[in-house]
Amino acid sequence: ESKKNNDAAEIEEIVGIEPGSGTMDIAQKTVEGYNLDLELTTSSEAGMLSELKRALENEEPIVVTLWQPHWIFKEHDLKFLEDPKETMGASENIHTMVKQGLKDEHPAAYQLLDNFHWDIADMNEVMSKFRADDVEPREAASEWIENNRDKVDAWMEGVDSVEDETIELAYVNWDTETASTNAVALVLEELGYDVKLTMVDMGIAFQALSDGDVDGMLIAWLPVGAASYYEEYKDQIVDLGPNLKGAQQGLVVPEYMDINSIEDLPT
Ligand code: PBE
Repeated sequence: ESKKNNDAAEIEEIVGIEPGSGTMDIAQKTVEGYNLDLELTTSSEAGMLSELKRALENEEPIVVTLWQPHWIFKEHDLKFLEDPKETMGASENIHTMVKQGLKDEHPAAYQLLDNFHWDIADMNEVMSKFRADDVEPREAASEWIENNRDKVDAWMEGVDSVEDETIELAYVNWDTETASTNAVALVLEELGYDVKLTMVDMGIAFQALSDGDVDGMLIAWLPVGAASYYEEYKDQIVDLGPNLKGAQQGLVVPEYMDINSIEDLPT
């Protein structure tokens, strides 16, 4: 049988995502930690996915940085490479963080953000809807809210409504964070807030939150993914803890490749 389809020796690069992302930080540490003879290339989530899809169509070998939850796993047969050194992290939680003083300034928003949590299936449902069904993220989040009124009511329980108050959330243009940020924005609107969503790079989001220029964000994967930023900024921001548990980042390959571990990549 031809080795064309699965030969890890043909791999020359790891297709990464946005520079400055937590993912690129830990992927670089992975290249160093396993002594990989591979170039880690920068791209974007969308760019990485289109390279992945092209490789899948041609049944070519490819290694990308990817994570769960992600809708792409429903559409294609992919596998995480084992990571015995856990440089890509093991089980990750996505944390909600707010600016210092939010509790006094906007107590209802603080309470709602503190209460917000959902699980992988919920996030996948919203992401799949706006990717696979090609609707706006806000519309996808709104449909999820309609279908999950009990969960949303639990987040809102005991939280007061407001008038004429604005909340600004920072997020990064990743499908996971677009899903959660749109869902929370809609619920804050139900409470009466004007909600402003600001799309920025991850480093800018941490900076803006620590400067108090935005009120909150739902983007930090911990304990590993966003650890560098978290260590830098943790004394100037308030960590409200996980809004989603059991996420995972890693190096991902098509199922047809005959390797199973990061240790099988060229060194
Ligand atoms: N991600 C998607 C982001 C968070 C969500 C895993 C690429 C990161 O931490 O870099």
